[in-house]
Amino acid sequence: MADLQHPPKTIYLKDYTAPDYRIEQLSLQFELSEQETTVTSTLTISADYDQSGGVRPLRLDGADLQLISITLNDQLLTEADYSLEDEALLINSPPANFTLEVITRINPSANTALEGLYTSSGNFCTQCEAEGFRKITYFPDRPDVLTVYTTRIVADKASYPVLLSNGNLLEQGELDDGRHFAVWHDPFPKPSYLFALVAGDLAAVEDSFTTQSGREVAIRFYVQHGNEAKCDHAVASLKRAMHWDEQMFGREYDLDIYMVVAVDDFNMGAMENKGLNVFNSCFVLAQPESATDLDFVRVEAVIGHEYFHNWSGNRVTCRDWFQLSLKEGFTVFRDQQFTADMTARAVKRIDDVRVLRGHQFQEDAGPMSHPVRPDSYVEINNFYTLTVYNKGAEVVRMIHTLLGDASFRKGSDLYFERHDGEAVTTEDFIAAMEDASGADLSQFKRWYSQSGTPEIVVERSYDAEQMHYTLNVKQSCPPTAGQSEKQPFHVPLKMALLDTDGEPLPLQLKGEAEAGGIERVLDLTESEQQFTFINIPPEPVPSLLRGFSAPVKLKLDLSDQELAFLMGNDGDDFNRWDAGQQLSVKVMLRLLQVLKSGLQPTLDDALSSAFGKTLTDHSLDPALVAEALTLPAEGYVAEFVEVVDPQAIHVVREYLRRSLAFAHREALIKRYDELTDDGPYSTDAAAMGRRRLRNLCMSYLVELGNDEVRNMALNQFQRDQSMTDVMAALTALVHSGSPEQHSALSAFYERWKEDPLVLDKWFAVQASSPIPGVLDQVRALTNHDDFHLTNPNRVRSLVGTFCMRNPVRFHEANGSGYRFLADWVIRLNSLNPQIAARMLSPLGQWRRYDEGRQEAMKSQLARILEEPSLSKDVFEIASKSLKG
Ligand code: B3K
Ligand code: ZN
Repeated sequence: MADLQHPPKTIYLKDYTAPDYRIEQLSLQFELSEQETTVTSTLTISADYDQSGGVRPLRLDGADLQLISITLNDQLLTEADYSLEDEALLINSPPANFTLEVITRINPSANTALEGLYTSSGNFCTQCEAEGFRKITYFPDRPDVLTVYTTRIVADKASYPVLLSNGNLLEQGELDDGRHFAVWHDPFPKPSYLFALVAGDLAAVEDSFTTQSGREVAIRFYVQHGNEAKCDHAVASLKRAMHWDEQMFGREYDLDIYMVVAVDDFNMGAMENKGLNVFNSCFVLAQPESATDLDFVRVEAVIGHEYFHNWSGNRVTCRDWFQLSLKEGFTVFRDQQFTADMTARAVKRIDDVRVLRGHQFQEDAGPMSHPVRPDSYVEINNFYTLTVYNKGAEVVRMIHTLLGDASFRKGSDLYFERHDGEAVTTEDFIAAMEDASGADLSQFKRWYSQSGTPEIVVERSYDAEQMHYTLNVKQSCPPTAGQSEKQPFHVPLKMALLDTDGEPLPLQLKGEAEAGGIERVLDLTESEQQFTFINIPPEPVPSLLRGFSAPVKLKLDLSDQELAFLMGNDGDDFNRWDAGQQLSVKVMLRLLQVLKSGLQPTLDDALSSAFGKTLTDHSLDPALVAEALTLPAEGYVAEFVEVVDPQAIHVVREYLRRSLAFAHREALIKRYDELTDDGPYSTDAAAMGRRRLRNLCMSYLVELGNDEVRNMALNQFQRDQSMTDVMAALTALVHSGSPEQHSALSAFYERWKEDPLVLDKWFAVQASSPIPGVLDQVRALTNHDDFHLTNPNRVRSLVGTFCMRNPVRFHEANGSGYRFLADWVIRLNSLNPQIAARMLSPLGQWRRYDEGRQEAMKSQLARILEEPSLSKDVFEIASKSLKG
């Protein structure tokens, strides 16, 4: 527990030292009981340091454990032989080779932090990453200590018929008193964070997969009884992921069985424990009537992500937690590629960039800003961030762009081959990429060590006489928390130059003998560079940062006409979409000025006509049309203003949506009707794209606020065709404040009150409503019988949604939203520190707002910091946030 007078220790990357002892083998025995589980751990240990300088103590991590006994080589140790610290057990002077048996007791039913061994809906399960294993038994709980696990589980057979752990099942049988046991053995050495145990009364859904080398792998999904039918999509996704990883990365699965367990109480999405993934049930269970298309896509992505970790994370793991992005950035890149191949590449890219620009950029400019490979942390759980995951994936994507597909694959093969069974660093990853390709990534490595979002300012000039076209490119990176000076990054800038017909021109840089292609990647490596292209007749329109080839802010002063031209002509789908976003942002910024000066706003012609053209263009993929017609999020627009006024941004965005809806009313209705799907229900990418566009049309139409469109939404709600359509209609009714919302919300509740995942949607749709006064409703919902504060999904769906996905109401000028958030952080701090800390991030953005809001946000941060027993998690974020 921490406070400002006794701050917790900061851990630094520079202090890393290799472990002193090797654990040759670990044998665990669990005697499970809800309140008193006994864990017997037998470790075979050998010293791994130069002993000429004297004997070093063996340090085992442990937290919240009741120590029963310690035996060294069959000798019971006394208090003189060991020391107990707050979170460690030290064996004072052990021999070079020995066996240690440690018996501890824990109380899984009291574990509301959901880290270590805990109970969820009557079942036992574990979450060990990052440092949860130390809450199970004393052990060197660090990722560079790998060992072979044998796990024996003993439990009451009637209550816990299913007993699971990592690896292969060795043995199982009956014991006295109605108990039974199972013994699991995992032949692959692994760090403790990948350990898992599950016990409970669960139904198994079985399938199998034959690997490329012809081995049969049993697939088993464990879910609550009654949910078996909801696993089809997840099982099929897993098989697609297994096949894809063989094809694209040459990675084959290694054990005889792959198990996935769905649990209701889980702090994050899922966990890649070796051979025994534990999943938040929201990323396993999916059926069209109860899950939206987005849920389907996410299930496939998360199933893929955890599966891909079997190589990028498990077979090759991290040396220390500073290297987290080694496995997470790479694995996110892999899952993004997988989703792109399974759905639509451009749509996937756009969605990923939205997350990056809408959230990661803020993180990188805020008080928690850290490099992809952080230098220090207080609580590692606070570093499972968008920077480590999503920016980390962008870093891997840039390597892919720089090396090209074939060399990247060679690099990845070399990395897996060279480091199989090892715990390594991001440097090792880069070295493998360099060695396999011959590329020099020495400057590129700065992406791992420097925080902040680089800004690229491009000025162009055209010399008509000589037909020279010059791009003058400057790069800089603003100072960030803890880093004031930055060296230039190596930025791959993918680009093309378009002629008046939108055709890309052959590109020949001054000094080159001949033109080389119509698209190329410019290597930006200095703070200022010039690129002069020759033989460019007449002045082209530049298409820069194609596919968002680097996680940077590009500043290029394109006119409205040029943006409109790119929207209609750029051959790069991403840039075509982005031109529309840029034009929308420009229009919204102008509207903000208009609003400020009290003038009457008008709808921008260029934007409106581009909207109309895109809406009626049947040659385009409907999913891409939906992306193009979605205005930039309020949070993204906020990036472009000095002082954020969330109410003004909301008003402007709403004004624009309503005006576009009025201007294109007929076309929106027509497109809505045309896109009505009467055929058999499908969740393939094309059908999803059609529903996405149809529902977007509806969301515009309800802006008109008349009976006709409200009936349209109500009809769609009542037709009850799929959760996608029902939720879109319900959202439209609730968010437009329509009178029908109340009966719709009750009907929905009655229909779905037994399904926790659907009920989460019911809470979330209310919490995200922009209607004034919604906070009172949210407060009332916190007293609802179905609001359980020990269930992270429920807390996220209500409290999290209000604070993170409802900017206009959360940032109410009277500070009510901030107070509400702080109340909940304080409440959750002792129950579940990880969840409490995660919710804090909006308060850390206080610098972006006016003085009144700044004070209101800071006073809530100060109030949190006054709490007597703050968790490390909350302390770190609150104290860094207050400092700004
Ligand atoms: N590796 C886990 C995340 C663990 C989070 C610990 N606080 C899931 C994933 O990224 O696949
Ligand atoms: Zn991961």
